[in-house]
Amino acid sequence: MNDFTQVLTIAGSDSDGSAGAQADLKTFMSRGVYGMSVLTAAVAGNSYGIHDSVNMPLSFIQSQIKDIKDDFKVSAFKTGMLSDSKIIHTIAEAIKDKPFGTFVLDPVIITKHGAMLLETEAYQTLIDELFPLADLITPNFYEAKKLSGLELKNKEEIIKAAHKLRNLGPKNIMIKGEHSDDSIDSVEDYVLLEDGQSFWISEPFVKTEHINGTGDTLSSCIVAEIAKGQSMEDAIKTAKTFTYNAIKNEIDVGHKYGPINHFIKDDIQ
Ligand code: PXL
Repeated sequence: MNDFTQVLTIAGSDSDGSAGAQADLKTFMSRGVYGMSVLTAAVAGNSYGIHDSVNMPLSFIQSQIKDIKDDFKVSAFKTGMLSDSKIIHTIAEAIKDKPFGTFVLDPVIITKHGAMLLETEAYQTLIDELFPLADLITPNFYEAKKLSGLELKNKEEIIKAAHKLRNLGPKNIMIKGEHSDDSIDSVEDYVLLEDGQSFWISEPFVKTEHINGTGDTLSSCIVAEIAKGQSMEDAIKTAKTFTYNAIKNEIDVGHKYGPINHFIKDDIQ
């Protein structure tokens, strides 16, 4: 007993099921691992936008983490929406003894609709308290700019930002490519690994509005694959392909920024 692969997301709930903890749990299910969630916050939203949100009380976040620690054998976990410095501090305290294995930190700052999910004052707390504990961080282009303080105008600057971010403590860095311009052909992510090796991963750009929860899905797929025993490099590559397929094989849900397709299987291209 207790041998089934177990993973955890520490994230916000998104009522429309496209992003946050819901996207993470769907990804965990799709990748064949048992997923659990510690909720940090909950947002009310749909494919048009986020219309309300609440943070969970700190003591309730602590209770959720305690209950998982007391009973389960979590091999890998991620964090998503963390809202503010107090929540970040609460989580940092709870995970500093590494109870849940490999830690993938998705530094969620803003949604596709432009809703802020992390207070600006909390960027430094994230860097000071959680970056040193992270095995991997997966900032998107916007988040990498904010966290590195660089403009990222070209590949050299992206590489420089990855090294700058790694000097802040995370072992591995994945900076996701820019895709705000619809005329691009491909999205290129840059990965800097713990041993100093680095590579670019590219997938064709898919022109669709159904992209909510892509970052959450990518990071939770990495968590699932690491928990199943893949190396960091292979987990990142598997997750990139899974997320690309989930975007490409669109499902018709919601009228604006809809969800991606978590039903996707590896053999469907
Ligand atoms: O995809 C980023 C994200 C993370 N967490 C929550 C969200 C979103 C985007 O909508 O709602 C809770």
